[in-house]
Amino acid sequence: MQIGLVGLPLAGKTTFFNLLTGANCETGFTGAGEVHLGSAIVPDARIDFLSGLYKPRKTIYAQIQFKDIPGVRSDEGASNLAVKLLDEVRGADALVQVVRAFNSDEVSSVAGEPNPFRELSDFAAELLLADMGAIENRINRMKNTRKLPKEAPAQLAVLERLLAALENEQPVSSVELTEAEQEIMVGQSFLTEKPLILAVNIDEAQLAAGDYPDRDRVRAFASERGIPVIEICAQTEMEISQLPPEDRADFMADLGLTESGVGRLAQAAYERLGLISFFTVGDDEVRAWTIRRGTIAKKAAGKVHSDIERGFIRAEVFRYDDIFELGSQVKIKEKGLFRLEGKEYVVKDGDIINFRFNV
Ligand SMILES: Nc1nc2c(ncn2[C@@H]2O[C@H](COP(=O)(O)OP(=O)(O)OP(=O)(O)O)[C@@H](O)[C@H]2O)c(=O)[nH]1
Ligand SMILES: [Mg+2]
Repeated sequence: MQIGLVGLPLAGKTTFFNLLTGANCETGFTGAGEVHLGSAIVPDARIDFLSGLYKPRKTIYAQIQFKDIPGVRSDEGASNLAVKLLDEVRGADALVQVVRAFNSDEVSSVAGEPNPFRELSDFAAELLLADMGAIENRINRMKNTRKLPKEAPAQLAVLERLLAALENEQPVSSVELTEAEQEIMVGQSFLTEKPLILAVNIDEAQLAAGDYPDRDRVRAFASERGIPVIEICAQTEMEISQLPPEDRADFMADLGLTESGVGRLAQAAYERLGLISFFTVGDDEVRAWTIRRGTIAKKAAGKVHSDIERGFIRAEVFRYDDIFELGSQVKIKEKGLFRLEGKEYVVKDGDIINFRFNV
C-alpha cells in the first residue's frame, strides 16, 4: 500500500514526508519538482510491550509507504509536469492532502497568506475535473472505435453515469455500482474514489490556541465528505525528531502533543482504509502485520508466507489485551484464553497468532 502526499506548493508536504520517513529531502523554494519515495514505521505501543516481554532478536513494526508528490500551481496549467504528476497521484492507493495553515512571512511572500479552506476546496475541484477529463477522453475514444470488445456498451453506460455524477460535483466514490458493473470496470481507477485524509499543517502558536484560519469550515467540509482530519506541526515535529531520543518526550509534552504526527496519521489511515494489525511473537521475532478488516485466518497466514497459507492447518490465537494483563503465555493457557481457530476465522485487531501448517 502506498499513500501519496499531495497539495499545493509550499504546504509542507516534503517537510511532513521527511518527518514520516526520516528522509532528508530538500524543502522550500527549490522547485525541483521531484517525487520522493520512502517508508514510515508505524509506532505501536503493543509491539513495544510484546518486544519487552519476549525479548526477541528482531522487532518489526508495520510500515507504510509514502510518496511525496510536489505541488503544481494551477497557473502552470496542464504542462507535461502536471500530467506526469497526475499519473503519480493515480498510482497511489490513498491520498493525504497537506494544507498550509502555518504563519510564515517567508512562505506567504511567495504563495500568499494561508487559506486552508480554499486549498481544500480547490483541490477537491481539481480532482473532479481531472476525472471528468479522463472519462470524457475514454468515452470519445470508445465512440470513435469501430470494433469494440463485447463489454464496451456496458462500460460506456457506467462511464456516462460517472460523468453525470462528476458534473453534479459528486465524486466517483458516491456512485453505487453493481458487482457486475464493478467487474467490467476493474483496472480503471479514478482520483475521486481514492480514500483521502486531510493533514492541516499548523504552527506552534496555532497548536497552543487550538485554532487556525477557517478551522470550522475546513472541519465541516471534511466531515460532510467523510474525510478524516489531523492537525500536524510538521516543521516543529521534524525539529524535535532530530533531538536525542531522551529529550524528545519532554519537548512533545511541552507542546501538548501526546502522539507523534506519524502515529496520528497512521491511526487515521488505518481507520479510513479499514486496516487492522495482528501479531506474531517468539524468541526470534515479534512482528506486526497489516491486513484488511474481515480477512480470514488462511489469507492472513499468506501475509506471513505463501507456504503457510497453502499448508494451513489451524491458527492458535490469543488476545493482546489478555497477555498485557496477565504478563505471560503460561497464564494465558492456565486461564483457557488460548484458542484454536480454523481457516475461516475472521482475524481481529490485536490477535496474536501462531499458524500451524504443513507443506
Ligand atoms: N514556519 C513554518 N514553516 C514551515 C512549516 N512547514 C513547512 N514549512 C516551510 O515551508 C516551506 C515549504 O515546505 P515544503 O515541505 O518544502 O513544501 P512542499 O509542500 O513540499 O512544497 P512543494 O514541494 O513545492 O510542493 C519550507 O521552507 C518549510 O521549511 C511549518 O509548520 N511552519
Ligand atoms: Mg516538496
